[in-house]
Amino acid sequence: MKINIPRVGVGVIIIRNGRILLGKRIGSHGAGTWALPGGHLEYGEAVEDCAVREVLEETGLLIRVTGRGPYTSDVFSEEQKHYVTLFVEALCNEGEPGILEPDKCLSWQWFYWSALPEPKFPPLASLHQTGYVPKGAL
Ligand code: 8DG
Ligand code: MG
Repeated sequence: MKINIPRVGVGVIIIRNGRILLGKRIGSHGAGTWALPGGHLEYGEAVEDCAVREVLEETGLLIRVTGRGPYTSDVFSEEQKHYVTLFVEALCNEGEPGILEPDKCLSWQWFYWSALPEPKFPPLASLHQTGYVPKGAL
């Protein structure tokens, strides 16, 4: 049996006017679920740099990182993937998110933390279940 080593993901909580940005995933594990922008931490990369890079690649938005959130550990047993997701908090007051990776994301939308959509990508669901509320989120 093939064993997959756990990988490090970075999930970026971008706050604007009290809401956070989520994208609907397509084409990969968690297809059809709503996820924070983010991605794999690359070799030698700082977590905050990964957050800035992934958001820019996926949306074209330039964020300002404001802090670190919790982490979650999620096993996708069907796909035999295991991610530890490090959450980063950020602000971005300008520009509309673009769909720069149309094979990975169907649409971007802003949501209140108190009214997140379903289904959630497992790392986001785990984070939400901890009771954590990002700074500035409504
Ligand atoms: P690959 O699947 O082709 O190897 O990677 P990629 O094409 O570079 O994917 P990516 O968009 O850079 O990274 C997405 C991966 O990051 C995803 O497979 C799981 C991981 N990830 C987490 N948590 C989160 C999260 O909250 N949001 C996003 N977008 N990705 C996350 O572990
Ligand atoms: Mg990537």
